[in-house]
Amino acid sequence: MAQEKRQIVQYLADYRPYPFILSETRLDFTLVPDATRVKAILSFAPRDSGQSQDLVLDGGEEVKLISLTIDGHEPDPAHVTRQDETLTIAATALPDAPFTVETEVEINPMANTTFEGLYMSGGMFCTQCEAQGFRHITFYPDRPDVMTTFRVGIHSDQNVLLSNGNLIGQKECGTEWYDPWPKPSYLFALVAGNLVAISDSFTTLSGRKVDLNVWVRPGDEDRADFAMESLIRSMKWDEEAYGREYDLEVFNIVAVDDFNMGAMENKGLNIFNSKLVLASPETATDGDYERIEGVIGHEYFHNWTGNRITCRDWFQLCLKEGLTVFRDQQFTSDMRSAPVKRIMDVQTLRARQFREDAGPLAHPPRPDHYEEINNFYTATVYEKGAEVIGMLKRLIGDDSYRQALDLYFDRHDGDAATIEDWLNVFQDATGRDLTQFKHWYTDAGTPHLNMVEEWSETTAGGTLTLTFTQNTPPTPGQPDKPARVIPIAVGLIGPNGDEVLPTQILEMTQASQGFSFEGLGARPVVSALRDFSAPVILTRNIDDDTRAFLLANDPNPFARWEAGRELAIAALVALSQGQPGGDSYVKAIGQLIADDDADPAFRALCLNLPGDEEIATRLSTLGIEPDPDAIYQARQDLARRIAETHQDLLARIYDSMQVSGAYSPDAEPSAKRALRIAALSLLNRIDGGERAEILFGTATNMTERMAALTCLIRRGRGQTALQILLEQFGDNRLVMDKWFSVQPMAAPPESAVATARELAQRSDFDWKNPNRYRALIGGLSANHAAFHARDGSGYNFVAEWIMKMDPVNPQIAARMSSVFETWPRYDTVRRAKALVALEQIAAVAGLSRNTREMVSRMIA
Ligand code: 0A1
Ligand code: ZN
Repeated sequence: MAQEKRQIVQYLADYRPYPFILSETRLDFTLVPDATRVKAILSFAPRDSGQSQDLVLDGGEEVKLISLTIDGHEPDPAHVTRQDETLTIAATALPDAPFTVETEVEINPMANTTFEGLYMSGGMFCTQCEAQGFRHITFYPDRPDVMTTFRVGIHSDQNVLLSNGNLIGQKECGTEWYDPWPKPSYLFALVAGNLVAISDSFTTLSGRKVDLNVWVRPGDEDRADFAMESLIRSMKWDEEAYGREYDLEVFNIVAVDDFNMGAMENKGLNIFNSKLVLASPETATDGDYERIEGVIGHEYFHNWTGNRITCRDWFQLCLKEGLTVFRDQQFTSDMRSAPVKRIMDVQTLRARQFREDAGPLAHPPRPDHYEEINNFYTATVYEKGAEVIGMLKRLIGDDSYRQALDLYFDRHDGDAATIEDWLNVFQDATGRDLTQFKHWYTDAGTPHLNMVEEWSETTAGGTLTLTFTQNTPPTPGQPDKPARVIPIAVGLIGPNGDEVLPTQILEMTQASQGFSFEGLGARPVVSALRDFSAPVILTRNIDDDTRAFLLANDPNPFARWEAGRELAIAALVALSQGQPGGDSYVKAIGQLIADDDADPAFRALCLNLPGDEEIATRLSTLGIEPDPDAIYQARQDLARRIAETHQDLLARIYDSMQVSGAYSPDAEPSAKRALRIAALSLLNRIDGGERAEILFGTATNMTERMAALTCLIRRGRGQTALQILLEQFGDNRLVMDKWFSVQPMAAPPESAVATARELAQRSDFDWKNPNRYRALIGGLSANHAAFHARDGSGYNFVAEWIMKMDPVNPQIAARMSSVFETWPRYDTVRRAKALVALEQIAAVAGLSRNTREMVSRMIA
């Protein structure tokens, strides 16, 4: 058993360069749904002369080898071995000089339900090669440090045939593409389908004209404009903010319905989940629009951070993902409201990454081992990877950051780089030693940071000393954690509400460290961890009055919001344990929402109560076993109290935040709608659902209609609205995904599982489609009290569907399994039920490597 395990775990420490240089890849595709032929001509040279190494090519077991030649000759079959997922040509059969390997293989895209490699979606051919999908297309050194140019021929009767790079030849039933930029196989893409384009162009900084196309299915053209506008904004932004220009004659985006993730940055040919391309006011919410803009930006920004500079190996995934998330967050901040974006990013980080870091799936942003790399496209690699860059930037300042990035692009263009390369660039650009900082990349876990204040007065004035203590709890395989470098942004506010010390960055490097501020008048209130300057859990001894003071006076919008959030969480923690709480929050929130000068988006953020999951996380951080039913009840009670206390104020907001005129997804009208919806969801608890019903019937945009529908379902009167939506949008996949997810998500906990089971029986529950599957199964899992139902019914339902999906699409099954990652924090009854469900999954014969790794980490 131990031996078997040793073979499947991959270690960073085992990295060795590929022994051959690949100078060119030529591919020729003849596309037939159940029998596609792929010819490959690979030009290799030994890395070192005189070496005697076997040539190992990756290739899935289902790839049928039709022919193989080396420099035009068939090798002796004794020198060729196929084993597991490789094809090995013995060193003796290879010349000690450049040589060409030519293969022809046959694959069956129609039978490919994994959506990895070449597959079919709605009649079109498309590919997904990250991380290791290319080996399901042909035999190849499928690793990111093998980079070469690609020349690709496509033969098919589909009317649009696309690949990476520039179009160099076109005839009936065929196109030829050449990508001059050397790239690894994971960035290869091919699309063939009956598609139509929205087209535009962009002229780069240096005056080159680039053709832009967003390809969609006929009939979807009128929902692709926003994606195109977002692409143009992204291209311009990357020139202005990072000096990065696009480098091909054409940039294509294709929308596909069956896609495992959000989107993919293939060179010059980005492939997107259609939900991140298609939008119209009637079908997409403000949130959808914002995500589309962000993800279009993300994939476009990968052209430099990911494609021109890629990763040496998959352990370095956060090199491209952390940086590209950081860049897309900056882009959204610049396009919309920076403080609102920061608050939303922190909410996501806490909900997804802190949760991951606190459980059995915790891993560092740069892991040093894995079994299945697809299990490491995580919040830690992406979102924490971005936070780490934010800290670097905070520590060195904006100008040095820009200099370091210029050096990075200069030094590593064309490279497959590592985190060490990245940190060296910062060391060289700033002269700063980043040895200790590197722990952020190599160590898992969220540091707990405690702040103690000490005030003393002399005739010369007052001195405030802040003593910080850091401690990172153990994570799997990492019991002891050394101290990290933590940038702590602090400001001081006088008793009259004026700021007496603007934001300063305190640089903490020790386990415990004090910082003093001298010559102060009266004792100030400390505004700590402004802008969430480091991804840590801050604790301090603070009362509700001080929190309310910060909520009213802190000039830093993040810290203001955080003060309100802390008031709300403290109330909910108390209420969920049967203690009194919430008076300060209810009062403070009344003052805040009455302030018509405050940004509506900010007011909306403050009005939205923390979710059940966040409350559960807080309780468990405090060492208390969360009770999902009590948490649900506490949240209901507090919301109702706010609604009753501020009924008139909320009604006024609801009426005054109505946006008239044509729909626009821009920040300002979206903010008004967000506030209006926040008010509605509170009023809905006391108005019998009347407002929601009217709004559902009159709203012309999906943002308000979905909000109204959610309210109606919460009140148990969603049936008519659901029926109307079904009649109106039954043939619109993206709207129907919302329809499937909102029902289990908003249903009262006691009926949610039954609702989900009923929906799963429907013929339009096309569960092999990842979006549809996630809508329903993910929707139920997001209903905290329902998923964690004491009788285990939520766990059982989700486990059944993980087992059903696993043989069809292991990536999707494995991702879904992470909804169980918090199981160890609940009570013994729930723990036992969750464990039974997980063990049942683990016992499935032939369980995929993906799901097996996830489940075994969770029950280890
Ligand atoms: N690199 C993409 C994410 C991605 C990863 C894997 C995929 O298929 C298994 C697809 C997309 C991004 O960061 O957007
Ligand atoms: Zn990415």
